[in-house]
Amino acid sequence: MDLTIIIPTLNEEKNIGKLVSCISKDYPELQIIVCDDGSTDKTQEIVRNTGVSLIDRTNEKVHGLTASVLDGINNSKTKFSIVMDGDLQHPPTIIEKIYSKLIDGNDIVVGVRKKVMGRWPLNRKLVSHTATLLAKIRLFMAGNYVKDPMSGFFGCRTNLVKKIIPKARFELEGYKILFDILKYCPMKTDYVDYVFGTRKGGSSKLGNKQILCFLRSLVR
Ligand SMILES: Nc1nc2c(ncn2[C@@H]2O[C@H](COP(=O)(O)OP(=O)(O)OP(=O)(O)O)[C@@H](O)[C@H]2O)c(=O)[nH]1
Ligand SMILES: [Mg+2]
Repeated sequence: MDLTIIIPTLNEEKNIGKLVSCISKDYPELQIIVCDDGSTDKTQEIVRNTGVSLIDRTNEKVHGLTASVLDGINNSKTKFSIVMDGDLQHPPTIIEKIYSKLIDGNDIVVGVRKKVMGRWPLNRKLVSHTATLLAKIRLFMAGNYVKDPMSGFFGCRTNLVKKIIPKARFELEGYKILFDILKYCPMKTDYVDYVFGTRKGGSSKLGNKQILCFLRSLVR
């Protein structure tokens, strides 16, 4: 596989070891880059012990999921890259399906959340649905209809994203890197459905800052 998996992490000691070993077992031929933003738990130690690449961003000026993923993509040496969360909410079984659609000639392959497991509180549901709707309208106005543009699970042609990094407007501290990429210009896009699992351990880092970043990215 000409593929790198990019995993942003912040305090994922309960999940990252399991995720990396699961991916390595199922797909021994691909690369994995974990982009860690200065975890204070054992995340970095666990990643080092697995032997996969670790980008230690502890001393970077700007921290954030988007900034971390961009670092990962910049360091990816394979033709394709797939971005996924480090908390086991994104099933590794879908990697193969995303990869095969990338090989078919798509620029972007979006993992579409067909079902969300677990019970989300009403306010989270409301924020998520409203944000997705606003993102779709924003992209549609730019001539680009995309299903689930807020997904954190997607594949891309590495060079295409590398090329737009200096030009596109990324909210570096935000969560919605896919939306920032899609805003740049319409791209050949395909989809793979998946079930968004429950976080297996640790806690969510989603907060008001990320919501603010998203609102800003809507108008940029
Ligand atoms: N490098 C880096 N990774 C981050 C940052 N914030 C979150 N992450 C990672 O990005 C992924 C997604 O973050 P989550 O907190 O799980 O966000 P979420 O999936 O929307 O929220 P939950 O459903 O509650 O888990 C996880 O692997 C996090 O560890 C950050 O600032 N920097
Ligand atoms: Mg999560």
